[in-house]
Amino acid sequence: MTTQRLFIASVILFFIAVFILSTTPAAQAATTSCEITVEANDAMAFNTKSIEVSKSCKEFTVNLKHVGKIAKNVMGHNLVIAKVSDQQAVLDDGIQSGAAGDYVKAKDARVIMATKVIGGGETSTAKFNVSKLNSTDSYTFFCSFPGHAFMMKGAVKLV
Ligand SMILES: [Cu+2]
Repeated sequence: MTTQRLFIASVILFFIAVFILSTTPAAQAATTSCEITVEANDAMAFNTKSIEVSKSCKEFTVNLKHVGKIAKNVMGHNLVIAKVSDQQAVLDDGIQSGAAGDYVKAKDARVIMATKVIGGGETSTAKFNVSKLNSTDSYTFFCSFPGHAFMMKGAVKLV
């Protein structure tokens, strides 16, 4: 009987704890994550138009998830972060690198971060030092697979 009561009491305490945690500011602060998961699909689209990077993060991680089915040689996607002013040059040089180079020029100093090119069902993770962003420049993310960036792009905001 005592063990049963203890069990019930601990179950109740657990639910109280979950309730408190879900309503405290600490739980809300946890949404200021230093990580984001972005989905890309077979319709040549990302599922977001902006990535917010908190200044409080030292490193920021991007998980790219291709939720489509088409292979990477046909509908491959990556996620590249660069200054808006560097986007076209990064794309032009990226095409020269071809599929084997994930459509990003090797050691391109203008590239702040780039995932690998992935196909349907695959994921790729990359991260960068937030100190690479400053509050005066404008940054963008895009897919450097040939012909995709006009559809697949968005803003990277330092917040
Ligand atoms: Cu793409």
